[in-house]
Amino acid sequence: MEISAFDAHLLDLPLVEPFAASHGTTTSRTVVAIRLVADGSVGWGECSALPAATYSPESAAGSYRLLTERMLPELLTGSWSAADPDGRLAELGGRWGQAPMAVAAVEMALLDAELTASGVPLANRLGAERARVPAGVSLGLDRPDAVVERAAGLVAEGYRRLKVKIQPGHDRAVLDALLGHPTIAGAEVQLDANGAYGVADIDLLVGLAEAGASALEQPLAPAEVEAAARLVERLAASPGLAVAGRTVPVVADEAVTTIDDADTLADRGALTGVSIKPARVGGLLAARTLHDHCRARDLTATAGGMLETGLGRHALAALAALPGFDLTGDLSPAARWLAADPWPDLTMADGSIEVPSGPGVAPEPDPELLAHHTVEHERRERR
Ligand code: OSB
Ligand code: MG
Repeated sequence: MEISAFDAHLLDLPLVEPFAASHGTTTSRTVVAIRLVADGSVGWGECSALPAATYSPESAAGSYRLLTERMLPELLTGSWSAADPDGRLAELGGRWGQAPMAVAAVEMALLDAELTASGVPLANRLGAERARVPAGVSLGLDRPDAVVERAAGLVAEGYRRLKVKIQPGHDRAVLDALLGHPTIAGAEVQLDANGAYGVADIDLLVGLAEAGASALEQPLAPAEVEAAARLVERLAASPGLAVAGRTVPVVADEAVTTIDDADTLADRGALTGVSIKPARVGGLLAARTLHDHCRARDLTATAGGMLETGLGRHALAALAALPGFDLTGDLSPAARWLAADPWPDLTMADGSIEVPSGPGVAPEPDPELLAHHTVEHERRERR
C-alpha cells in the first residue's frame, strides 16, 4: 500500500478514577493514536505507551515525538504492508526495537487499513477460534476494604476473573479479604506485582499461591531470574497446591518483550506463563507468534492489557480469541477506566466479551470526541 497521508493525535482522556500499581499511578490517560490513508482506505493504530515511562521505557509524549518526527514520515515513502512481503516493517521494527509500542501502532494502522479494504475482521486475520472470550478485570492498588468493595461490585456485574495489583505491604491482607468475601469467593483472583518483590519474598509469594491466588504476574523484578526459578520450583513442590490439584502459573509481563526472552526464562525455569501484550512485543502479529510459541512450549498464555482506548481493546479481544490463551486475560471494556473515549467500546455480558467481527481492527472513532480530547495533532501528506 502507498500511504498518502498520516495524522497523529496525542490524546488526553479523563479517567473514571486513578489507577495505581507498584510502578506508579495513572491519573489521566495520555495516549497516542495514528491514522493512515493507504490506497484510499483508512487505518487507525494505537500506541499504548503509558502517560509516563513507569511500566516500560516508552511514554505517550515520547512516542508521539518518535512517531511524528521519525517513523510516520518514513511511511510516506515507497510502499508498506503489514503482511510485509519486502520486510520494510520488520526492518523498521528492528531499528526501533527499543520502542515496540510505537512500532505496534504503525503495524495496527497498516493492518486496519488492509483488513478494512478487504472486509476481513482482525480476529479472522489472526486465526481466532472463539466468538466470545471470558472477561477479566484489573484492580489497582488501594486499601483492602476499597479493593474488596470494588471487586464485589465487579463480580456482581458478572466478572469471574479479577487481576489485583499487589506490592510489599499490600498483599496477603488484600487477598484474604477478597477470598473471604461471599460474593467474590467463587471468582478467580490473579495477582500482579509489576516486579515489586525480591529474592527475600519467596516464602510470602508461595503463601499467596497457597492461600488461593490463581496466578502470580511478574511477582519479581525482571532481573531476578534465579529468584523466579526458585519460586517456580517451590510452587511445583507445594504439597498444599498438589492436594488441591492447583497449579499457579508464574506469568512474566515486563520481563518478556521477545520470543528469545520467553525462551531464555522458560529454559531457566523462571516462568511458566507469559502475559502477551501486543504493545510490549511490537505488534499484533508478533503477539500471535509469541502465542503460537507459548502453545508449542506448553506455557500458559494470557492476553494482557495496557489501559487502552476502545481501539486497542478491540485489538486485544481479537487476539484473546486465539486458542492458546488458557488463562483469562485483561479483557474488560475501556469504560472501566476511561470516562471519555472516542472509540466504540467492548461490552461485557454474562462474564464474557464478544470478539469484534466487523472488518478491520475497530470501527472509526467519533470525530467530535477525538477533536475534543486531542492535545497535539500533526498531519502530513505525501509529496
Ligand atoms: O502490569 O499488566 C500490567 C496496565 C498498564 C500497564 C501495565 C499493566 C496494566 C494493567 C491493566 O494491569 C490491565 C488492563 O489494561 O486491563
Ligand atoms: Mg502486569
